[in-house]
Amino acid sequence: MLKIDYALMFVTDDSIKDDNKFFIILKEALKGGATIIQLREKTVDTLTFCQRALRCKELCDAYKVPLLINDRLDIALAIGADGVHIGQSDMPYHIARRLLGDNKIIGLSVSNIEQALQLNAKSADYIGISPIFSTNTKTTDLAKPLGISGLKEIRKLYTKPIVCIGGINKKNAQEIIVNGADGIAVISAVSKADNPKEATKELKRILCKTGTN
Ligand code: TZP
Ligand code: MG
Repeated sequence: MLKIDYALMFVTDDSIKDDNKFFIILKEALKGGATIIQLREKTVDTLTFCQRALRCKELCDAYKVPLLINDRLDIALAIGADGVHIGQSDMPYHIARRLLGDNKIIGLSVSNIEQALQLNAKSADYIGISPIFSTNTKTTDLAKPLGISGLKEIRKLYTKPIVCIGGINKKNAQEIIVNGADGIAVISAVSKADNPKEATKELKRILCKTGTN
């Protein structure tokens, strides 16, 4: 199994339809020190997803940063991604594992303690707490934020990596790490920043200061 640094996951912004802009931001995030990338596309057709995924893979390989694909195992397999990030209504974990094999990463989103206690969460390589805080970036299927108290509860259950997502920025990143997460996953804090590279660097500085690295 690949050794993964979960400190700073940049999740791509599927509201950016323009490929030029999309890949400029991804490159800036990589230059700024993102430690893992998750390609997340919710509305595009399979061809477009596949084309973006191939370009993402090339770019991530150049920076030696692992690439995960959100939801779509077929795309992950097709482009040789490092793994997938699945939610509660995606492919069941055990089937995803059978299809991907033991050497790929499978992350699972949990939105409450019940989900965190299930076998899927016990089996996943890392747990995504989704959402930790409220956010305007994801508008559908967004559960009530688990907050820091939820993170602490889930931390008590597992020693495996926990990555939080939702409403994370330079003001609240430290609190998440101090309270037991191994990393943060962000969309808008990087994709909507005036300078995505600097924004990534700044988040990285906060994380390093707090001690994930
Ligand atoms: N899953 C839970 S919250 C969220 C996703 C994909 C959106 C995170 O976006 P942002 O802009 O970092 O709040
Ligand atoms: Mg999903």
